[in-house]
Amino acid sequence: MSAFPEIKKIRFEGPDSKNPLAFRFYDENEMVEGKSMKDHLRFSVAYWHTMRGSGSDPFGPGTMVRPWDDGSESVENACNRARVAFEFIEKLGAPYYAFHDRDVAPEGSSLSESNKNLDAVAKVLKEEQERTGVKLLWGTANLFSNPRFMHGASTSCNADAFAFAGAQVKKALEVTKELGGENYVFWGGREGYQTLLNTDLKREIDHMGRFMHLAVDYAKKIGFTGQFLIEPKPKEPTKHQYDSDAAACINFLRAYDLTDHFKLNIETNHATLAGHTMAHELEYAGMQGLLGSIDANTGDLMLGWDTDQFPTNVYLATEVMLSLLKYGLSPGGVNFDAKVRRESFEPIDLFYSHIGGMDAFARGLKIAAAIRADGEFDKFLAQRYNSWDEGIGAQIESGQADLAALETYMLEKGEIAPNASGRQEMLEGLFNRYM
Ligand code: XUL
Ligand code: CO
Repeated sequence: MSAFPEIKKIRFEGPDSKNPLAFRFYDENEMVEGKSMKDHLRFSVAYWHTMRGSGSDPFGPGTMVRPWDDGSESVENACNRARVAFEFIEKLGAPYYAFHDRDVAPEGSSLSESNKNLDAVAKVLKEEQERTGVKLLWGTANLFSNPRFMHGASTSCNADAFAFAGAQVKKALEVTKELGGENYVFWGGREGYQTLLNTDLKREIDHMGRFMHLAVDYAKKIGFTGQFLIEPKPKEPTKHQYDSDAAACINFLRAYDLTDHFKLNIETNHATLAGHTMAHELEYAGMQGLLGSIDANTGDLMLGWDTDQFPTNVYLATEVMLSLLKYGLSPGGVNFDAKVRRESFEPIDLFYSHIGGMDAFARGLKIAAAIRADGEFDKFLAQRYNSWDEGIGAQIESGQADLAALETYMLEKGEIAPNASGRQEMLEGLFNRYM
């Protein structure tokens, strides 16, 4: 039985279409920079929001109307929900999805029962993947919801919590491999702390490093060749998250010798909570060769928490796509870690929201490609830094100039001449010309 009987496959109808159930910019076959939009964007639906989001908030219960869901924690309901998920993803035309173990299957009363539940649902997921051709962008384990993780998972003061988390990751890796997952994500969840009065910071971060190595070793053992990703996020849920932003994550990966195995999954709303722009986080990870994938959403700058809204701002999407074109994305993707507002409670809102996000990114992709084709910003940058291309600049960059050489140079030169203006306003105007 269909969960969305009134919805047909969403089609590209072009910019003039007034149909809110059609794409105006996302034409999966359109070629941009020699590659189809589908292959550039690698859109993914987040199971936890789209299939499990209830619309509850700290002030009230869920609001979502989901006629296919009987509200129970039964495996049967979970399997049925999985089939609905694939009807949705297929009609939407997204090539990927992503999940946590506990989104897709109910947690049982023991680890072995939970594993059994997960196997039962994974069987349906596999059937549905084969039926539709939809693929798994990434899997992950929920190591933060259950009260056993109140102090964290790998960074818990309780070694048993570490052990439980490890067992859960083992199983999640097996299932991700079985489903052909192209990546595996670690988001810190409760890996952090509220006060140093009760926290051995060094020991906790050492344990997190150990945990990641155990995952890398097990992946090797079972032949899982997907890319490992770590997802930076500050503040929520603990005051000090160990993986607070791209720089903190990269420092962690370097300190524990993990950069050969991990890249970053950068999320827009997490970037802004950290006091950065998404563009900064992408550039920071990208310039170090560690940009892996993105969780596409947006926050509300008036609010200080992770609102996980659908990204519809074309300016933002253009900035993101500039980085993704520059550094590449595969085997990562654009995963909509985003939820419909509590007030958008009808099933059809799931379509409107994803279509809006996909169209914004498709438009961002085309604008970014146009910016790159013209090369005006590149020309400006090259010129702004041209003092490094020859003379003393080139000597410094190549390591030929020591401090004594710099002194000799400056004693002779006397003072530096003011260099070119930063031209921020001109450049912002130039950017707007492409919008
Ligand atoms: C939490 C968040 C997670 C991760 C996966 O803010 O973004 O959903 O993406 O655990
Ligand atoms: Co996320």
